[in-house]
Amino acid sequence: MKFQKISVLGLGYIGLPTASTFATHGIEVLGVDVKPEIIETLKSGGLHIHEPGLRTLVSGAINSGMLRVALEPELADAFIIAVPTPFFDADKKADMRAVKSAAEAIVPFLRAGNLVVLESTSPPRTTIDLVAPILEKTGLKAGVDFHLAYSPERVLPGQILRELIENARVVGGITPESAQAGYDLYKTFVKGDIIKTNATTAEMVKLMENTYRDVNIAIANEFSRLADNFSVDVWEAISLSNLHPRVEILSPGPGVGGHCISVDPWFLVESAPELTPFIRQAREVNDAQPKFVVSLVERALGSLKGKNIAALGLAYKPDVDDLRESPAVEVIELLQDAGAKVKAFEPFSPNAKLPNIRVVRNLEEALSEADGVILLVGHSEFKTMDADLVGTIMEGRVAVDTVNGWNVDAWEEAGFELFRLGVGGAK
Ligand code: SAJ
Repeated sequence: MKFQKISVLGLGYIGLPTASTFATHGIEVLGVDVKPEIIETLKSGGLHIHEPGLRTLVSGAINSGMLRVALEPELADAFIIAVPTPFFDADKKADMRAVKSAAEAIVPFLRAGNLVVLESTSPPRTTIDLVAPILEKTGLKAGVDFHLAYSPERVLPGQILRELIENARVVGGITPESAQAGYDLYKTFVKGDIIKTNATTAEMVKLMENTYRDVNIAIANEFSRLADNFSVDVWEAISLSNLHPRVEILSPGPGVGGHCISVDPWFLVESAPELTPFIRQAREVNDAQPKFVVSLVERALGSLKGKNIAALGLAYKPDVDDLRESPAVEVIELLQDAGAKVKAFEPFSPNAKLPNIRVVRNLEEALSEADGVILLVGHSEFKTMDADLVGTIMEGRVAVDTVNGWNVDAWEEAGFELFRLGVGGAK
């Protein structure tokens, strides 16, 4: 199938890079978002998200006339849905409202012969059970009159533009012809393999990948608690275990965040609770890790009532500015619940506004008057901090490292008592 014009619905971390990449590869693209402020920002040459290289890519695509943005779709050869699928915190069920409205927005513009691709991470069977019936309100039959496919994105924040092109891509069609149409579309720019399968398999693949990662981090986090209990250095034990040629234990930390790994496993639990006790348990282990970190801080500082703590890092992982579902934020809130006064510093987002957290603009401000300092994210600039300098700014000499980012000797030589996650009494 040949594509001259496509429409991408949802201009977030995935939709915008995808729309711009198609546009710079010779396809006319209409980018659609329901938020007027996003459309205005893009039209005036701005950008509402941070991703290396994205500004240049988007402005190039817009200036060439190949990428336009609007609040509503238009007629096109293909429609890609790349809207968020968060989950409702209360019952951990997927919030599919954005997918539903995007599919509904396509209905007036869907014509025979078109292709629709869902990219949003979704529970198994969403393409068939949720999206197809909405699109069939046109009177056209999915898989007969138009093509319908699911294709997950698998890009790493911070590397999106490169990975979008280079990663292998799975395209699941509701019919083999739909899979082929999806293949033809992504072939426009994807250099990695494009593998055709059916829609529900493609949905499962994405959820299985992220669930695999979540349960592997959960076991690392559980090892950190065991090591703490037995006064073993978990970091040393993991690196020794990983000498085994078929073992690759991931790293423990303050918990699992981001909008994917901490969310997607719930989509499987929701769709078959009786079949997923293990996946649920892993989620619960990771969700409880911030509490474990707080117990470590209590061991380090004693009662937290009235203690001043400098919290380093708010992002969900190293060297990104993304605070979504961040365990660092949760640790800080729990420290405050226990009576601590926390000043937080996030170098990648120094002006972040969080309802319950005092975010300061620089490291010195966070450290001044602090009784203790806690490292919550392994940002490169935190790992290379000069412990002697930190000691001259802080009030106390207690440091807590939740990511194995600091050198024990350097901090102890600077007069600090360093408490590390997953180490207990071990030195
Ligand atoms: N984490 C640990 N220990 C580890 C690895 C990660 O505690 O050993 C934590 C991180 O600090 C973070 C969370 O887990 O809080 C998730 O980090 P991540 O790097 O595993 O995942 P994301 O959410 O940044 O991006 C992932 C990517 N998956 C990877 O396997 C690296 C990407 O390929 C997916 O497309 C993306 O999720 C997604 O959209 O699902």
